[in-house]
Amino acid sequence: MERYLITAALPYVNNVPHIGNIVGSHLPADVFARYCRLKQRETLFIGGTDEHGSPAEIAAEKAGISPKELCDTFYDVHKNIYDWFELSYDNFSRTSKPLHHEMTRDFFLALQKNGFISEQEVFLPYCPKDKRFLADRFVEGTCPRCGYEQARGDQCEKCSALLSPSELAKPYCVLCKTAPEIRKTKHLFLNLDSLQPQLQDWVEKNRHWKPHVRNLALGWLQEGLKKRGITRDLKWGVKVPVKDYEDKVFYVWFDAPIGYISSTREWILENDDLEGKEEFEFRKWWTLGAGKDTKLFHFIGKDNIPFHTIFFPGMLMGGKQYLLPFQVAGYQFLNYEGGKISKSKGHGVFCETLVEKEKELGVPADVWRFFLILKLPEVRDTDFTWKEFQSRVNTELVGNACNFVHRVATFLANNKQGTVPKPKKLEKEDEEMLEKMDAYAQMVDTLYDAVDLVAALQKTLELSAEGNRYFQAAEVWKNKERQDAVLYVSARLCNVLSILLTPITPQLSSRIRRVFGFSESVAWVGVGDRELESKGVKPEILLQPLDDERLEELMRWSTQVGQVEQRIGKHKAQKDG
Ligand code: B3M
Ligand code: ZN
Repeated sequence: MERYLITAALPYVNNVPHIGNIVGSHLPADVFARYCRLKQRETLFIGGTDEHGSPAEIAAEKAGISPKELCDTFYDVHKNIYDWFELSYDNFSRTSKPLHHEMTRDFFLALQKNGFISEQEVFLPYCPKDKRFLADRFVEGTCPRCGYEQARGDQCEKCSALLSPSELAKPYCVLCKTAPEIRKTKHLFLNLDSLQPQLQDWVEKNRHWKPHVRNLALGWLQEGLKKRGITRDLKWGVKVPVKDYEDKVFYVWFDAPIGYISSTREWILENDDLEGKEEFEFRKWWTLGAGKDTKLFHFIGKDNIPFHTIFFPGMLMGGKQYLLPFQVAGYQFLNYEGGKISKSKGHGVFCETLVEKEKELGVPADVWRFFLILKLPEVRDTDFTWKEFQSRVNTELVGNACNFVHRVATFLANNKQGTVPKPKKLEKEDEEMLEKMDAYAQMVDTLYDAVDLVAALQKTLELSAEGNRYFQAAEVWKNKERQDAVLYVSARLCNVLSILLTPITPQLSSRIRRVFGFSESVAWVGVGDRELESKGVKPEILLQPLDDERLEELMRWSTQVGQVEQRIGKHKAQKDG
């Protein structure tokens, strides 16, 4: 039996998520995980915060607190938001945990033993005032390509060029603005060059990947892989178990993907039911041989594609222990009102306020999940606009799906004492509607399975529209002898809709089931249920349409960015007082 191991990119801890972050990895991963569980597949959904790297260290330095304190504050913010969005992680860990550090070092030692690590002398910027090498974002300067004056040591924000710190013109230390000296040091490298043939072979074979993902990987291979630095001159991170590397840590992109593995291990260790079976469990999820039936799915944004198709798979191959990803679902970007989402410009929908203000605003997570899946940037960038948000929520979610359910439920409550009738005879139209339901369910199943989530939702909505037409045309309020058949078929359709919608709008689905008195436990096989049991139908309003006033309020609140410093200040004050 196939087993599904699903991961979403580990978010950098010091970035408070906006809707673009939710849609770019967590949400599609969650929808797919929920689908797998609904199909009763053995499923594990793994994530956590990525807590290392120079941005976190710089943010902490600037706020005058330790990186650990900074991460503790932000972890809670992330966790709170993901819980609110109903992201059903089996484990959401942190890369600052000792278990992760230990596993990263073991991973490195295996690579070293297998001959895939080398050491090179390098010349890097060093700040004489702060007495430290300036890794990645600790140095800024003028971009050699576009002339932007605040390009970071690893990348220019303006033209996206990937840079190394020594390429910057007029470099300066971000902490004290001093011009750095160039000094000699040494670093460890992963020999991606010697893994090239193996990687090439593997990427070529993965024809089931989406073209934009596979082509990007092939493009990198075409250019030829070079050795890649895996250590940095930073204080915060995973210590390197090599003599003379006491002042260095592993590069954040080396340790972060190992987070998928350590988060799985942590889940096993914390799960009482697995006591005594820890090694067996771990091997079955992650290792070659024992894990032969495990399919590993990564859900990531497009900027992370090279790391998940080349760099991490290269590490996995070099370690010779772990299985490789089966699928890498890479998403494009979600823009906001025609422009890039930007925290500094306050341009976007920021999730902290969505959560904080839910009570006042009355817009539950399902509404967001629904709309964000409709706008999921599967093939190209998509654009969030408030206008489209309002109109599609109102017409498609409330006006189509919820309306159908509500009409059927109210009719049953008012005319059939809240029971679902068992008809004596079905007409041709009823049989056709039942066949349509089966055909749609089959299509939606195939689409979810292929991770075509936008189409899965669109087809589900189409089926609901079919239901509305069927119900309308039958005119049960006039046509008494048709009532039992049409109501039976319609109630069955509500059951099917509740199942098909479970991965995307889990709360709404369970409310539909409650309204109809269907069993709470829901599985995909239930779509074929001919002997539907209802404990009694009790209609309730499922969702309110978004009127202009509520939309205004929502807009006003959710576009506000919580200030990092402010939050850290609050955190400090709480701790002090
Ligand atoms: N933290 C980049 C990002 O948040 C990085 C992903 C790590 S996945 C192992 O987009
Ligand atoms: Zn300095």
